[in-house]
Amino acid sequence: MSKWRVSLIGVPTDIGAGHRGASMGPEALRVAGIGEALRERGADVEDRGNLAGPYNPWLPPSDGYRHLDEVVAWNAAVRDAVAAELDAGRLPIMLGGDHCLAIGSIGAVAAHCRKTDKKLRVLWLDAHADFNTCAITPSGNVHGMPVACLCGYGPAPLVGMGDRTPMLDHECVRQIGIRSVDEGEKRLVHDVGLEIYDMRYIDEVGMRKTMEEALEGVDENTHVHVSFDVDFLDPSIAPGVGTTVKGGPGYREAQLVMEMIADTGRMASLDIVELNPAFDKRNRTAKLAVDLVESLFGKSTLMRQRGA
Ligand code: 4U7
Ligand code: MN
Ligand code: MN
Ligand code: MN
Repeated sequence: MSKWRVSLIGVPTDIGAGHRGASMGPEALRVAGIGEALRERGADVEDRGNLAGPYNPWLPPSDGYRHLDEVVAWNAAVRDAVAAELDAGRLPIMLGGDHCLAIGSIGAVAAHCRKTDKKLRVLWLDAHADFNTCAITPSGNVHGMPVACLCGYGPAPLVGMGDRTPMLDHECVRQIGIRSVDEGEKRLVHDVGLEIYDMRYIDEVGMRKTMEEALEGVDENTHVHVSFDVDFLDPSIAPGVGTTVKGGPGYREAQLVMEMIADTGRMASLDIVELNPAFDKRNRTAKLAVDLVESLFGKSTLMRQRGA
């Protein structure tokens, strides 16, 4: 039997985003060869096709949220699809789609962990903390709010999507690569005590030490969920996103992140989000995302045996 039984789930939506186009992400990832790359790694891969949900009406925010009803509908579909794959013992990979989909995917993952008595570690790779609420958001875009919603801060129809509220204990989360946090959001993440390895920290201590800390405590009973917002990467290597922020991890640093996660052998679900082909150049950001996912699944250039 293969080491990994993977299910690809396309989530073709930009319902939570500030730019149109992340809805084209799933197909761009397929065109970049994500299925073939995973099979090459030895995974048994099922592509479930795309989930369906409401069309993007492209309206301004109302009561602090843009497209709240549509965001709920998409996330209900994501939650149910992820729950079904986890119940079947498979490793779901969300092909996003904007980052609001993490409410449904991580909501389902957290419920599955409670049901199966697993510890959960969420690795949130992003330029942004995604911890806004309607009171503090500068945009009303729900892709800037998923971590807050998961931790219980947000509108009732979103915070109540899981098996309990909050769906996620903030202690499970490690954010890596953060370099753009809004003023009110900064206060809230401090009050909550979210563990954030921002770029300043990574510059000072290095990516290796950062990842050792972020992975500390992961053991054989831990489900590691990776939520990979492609804008985590430096825009010089990953232009194909709606919200670029300069000063992100470069190619080798990003590879090290993925390799160290792979070394744990505990990754059991993954979101790939915010890829926006409308901003990309010849699909290079999608290809880079696939390259990094190969590393998440154990592809490595490591030649030297490391001493114990
Ligand atoms: B992403 C922002 F104001 N913080 O809330 C907001 F800067 O999923 C951006 O990380 C959110 O890409 C980015 O709109 C959301 C903004
Ligand atoms: Mn399981
Ligand atoms: Mn994000
Ligand atoms: Mn982001």
